[in-house]
Amino acid sequence: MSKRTLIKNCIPEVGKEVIINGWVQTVRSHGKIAFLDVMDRSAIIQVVCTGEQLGDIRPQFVVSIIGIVANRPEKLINPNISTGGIELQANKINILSKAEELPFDMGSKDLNLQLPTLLDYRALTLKHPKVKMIFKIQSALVKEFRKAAEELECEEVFVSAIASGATEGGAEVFSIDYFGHRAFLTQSPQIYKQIMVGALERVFTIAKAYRAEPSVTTRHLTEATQMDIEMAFVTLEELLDSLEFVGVYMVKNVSEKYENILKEFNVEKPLISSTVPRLTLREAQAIITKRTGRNLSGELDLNPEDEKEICAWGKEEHQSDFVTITHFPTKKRAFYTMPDSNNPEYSLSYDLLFRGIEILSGSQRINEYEQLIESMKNKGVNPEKFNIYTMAFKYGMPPEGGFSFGLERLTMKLLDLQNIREASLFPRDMDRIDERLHPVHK
Ligand code: AMO
Repeated sequence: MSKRTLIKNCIPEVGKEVIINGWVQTVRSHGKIAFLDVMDRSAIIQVVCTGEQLGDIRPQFVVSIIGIVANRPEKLINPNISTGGIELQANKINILSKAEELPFDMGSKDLNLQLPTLLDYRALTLKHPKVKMIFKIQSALVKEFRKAAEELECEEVFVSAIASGATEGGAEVFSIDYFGHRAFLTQSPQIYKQIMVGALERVFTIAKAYRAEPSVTTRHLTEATQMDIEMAFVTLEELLDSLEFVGVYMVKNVSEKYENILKEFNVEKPLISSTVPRLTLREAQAIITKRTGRNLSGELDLNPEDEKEICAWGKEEHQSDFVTITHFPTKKRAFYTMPDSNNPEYSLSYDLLFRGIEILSGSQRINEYEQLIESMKNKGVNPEKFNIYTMAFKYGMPPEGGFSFGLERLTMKLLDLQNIREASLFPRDMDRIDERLHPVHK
């Protein structure tokens, strides 16, 4: 017998010898006898050993243990964990890798660290069970996004993050030195996914978006992950149906599969109604004014407070954590957005809000070449910088549109995290690229 048994698979092995591999979480030494909690990717188990076997083993040591699986005495059963009825009686403990003394307690249920410390020690804090759960949820969201995109018959494409121009707006763009030329990190996969619908009709992509956000907020990163879909031969209605389908699909499936994690984070099951309430921006503003008395008639967008208020309305009136907002003013949206032919001051654009925050935006696009060039010029975007893009419209682009979900925002809201940085493995912001950039801010 030399094969490793995953900890979760030890449960039916009572009376048998197994080998487990994993990380020591906690050590409780009572002199002659000691207890270790050992964790692998599947579960955690209590290991009983002698003081001698324990030696200088500390939390985070990587061990391989040969032992006999035994039932725990009745009164020592832990009903809170899947392996709470068993323990492993160690015959031999092999140390595969040592770990230094931890700078803080990693053994408690919650890591009670300030955000900067949590991020300063990211390689370590990512090993905490509760932090790992965040990224399990994130991974599940991506899997469900892919499945939903496939249901919509989209092909997955991979596009570049280096471009010769800025797409989403001038100021918030990182420029890079590209062999002596000025290039930019893409603010979204927008132009490439649009080009690709000209070729494949329906595409999806999961891409990094780079935004030189000059402000520090709890909902902005300078590098975010976007889950994008773009589809040809669709109307605004069909686009709205599609984005609501994908949003509900992800949130519903992930929260059902990982009910235990949602409980661990003390968050309620998401409220999903049979149809997502849809409002135009102006309708939403009128509702907010009615509820709060605030006059929003001059406002061209919803601010964070408005997003919270309209989501409170969605919850109360429609039992829905999602609200779709459509028809934002054309001048507030990017050059590729199609104005509404009934009233070109407004556009065929939309945002999806979830639990008080925008998690998606998108639009039907301008697909007619001349109109696109004019819109680019009006928005101060030089079409010559985007020949590869405009070419796609010169040579037959059908009516089309799409949308983009922010992965970290969705993760944050599903688990009710206070700061988007907690939902990014290695968050980038004004003050940090792994290390803090401005030690004076410490
Ligand atoms: P937009 O800029 O609204 O639209 O981005 C789409 C979604 O991506 C997420 N997001 C961010 N998350 C964290 N930090 C940021 N700095 C950040 N910026 C964006 C949000 C947002 O709703 N190309 C269009 C989409 C389209 O039209 O298809 C776009 O990028 O959740």
